[in-house]
Amino acid sequence: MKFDVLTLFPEMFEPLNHSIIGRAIDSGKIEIRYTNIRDFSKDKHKKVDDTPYGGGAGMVMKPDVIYDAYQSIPDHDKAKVIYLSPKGKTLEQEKVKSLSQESHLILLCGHYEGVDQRVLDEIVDEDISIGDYVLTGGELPAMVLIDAVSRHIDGVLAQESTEEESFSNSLLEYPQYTRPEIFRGKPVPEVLKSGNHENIRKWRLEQSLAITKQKRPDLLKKGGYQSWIS
Ligand code: 58G
Repeated sequence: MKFDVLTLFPEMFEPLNHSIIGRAIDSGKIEIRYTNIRDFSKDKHKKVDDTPYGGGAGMVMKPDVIYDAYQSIPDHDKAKVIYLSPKGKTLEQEKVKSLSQESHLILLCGHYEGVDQRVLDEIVDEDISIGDYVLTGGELPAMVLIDAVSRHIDGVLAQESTEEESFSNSLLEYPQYTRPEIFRGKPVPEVLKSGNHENIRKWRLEQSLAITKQKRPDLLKKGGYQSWIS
């Protein structure tokens, strides 16, 4: 899977070079390329923004510079272009999974008061938000999207399946335990040491249902589990 990022701050993406996503890049399972929008400014001061027509606070990113940066991306015309914006539909797990089926995504990261509407209309296929709050730039949302999508690419996760994780069945995950057997007086639940895999499976499902009822009752409705709980 190929990601191209259009940004004024390519250095902000350094954290993606670590851990699981870092390994996925090193092994070629995902490819992330960065295009610095500022490199496409023709202005002698490398200006990328200007004052808004009609007045108002702040600056707006110039359409021509962003368009030229977009045109410089190989095969840009075959890719899906996403603008990270608080106006977009909120990213959810189902959408994450469907994006992981795409072969090439271009992520446009805005700054200041946003981007001139004409270039958005010209190049953007979809606006996506990571939640109902405003940020200073689209870089953190782009990183969130890359991380969430990449873990659904074949071979990116060591072995565990993303089929049975939180949200894929509309339930939160059951609690996990590892050594030591007793931590600050608290033992590991006995059933997990029993070796009885049928009992373990049942216990984990009960835990998932109880935790979801307690923390995210909205998810139980969505998953049709309401008749399962008291
Ligand atoms: C209003 C304010 C409209 C994504 C700023 C557009 C991007 C939040 C999210 C902007 C973002 C999110 C400029 C800075 C987009 C532009 C960017 N804020 N919730 N800010 O995913």
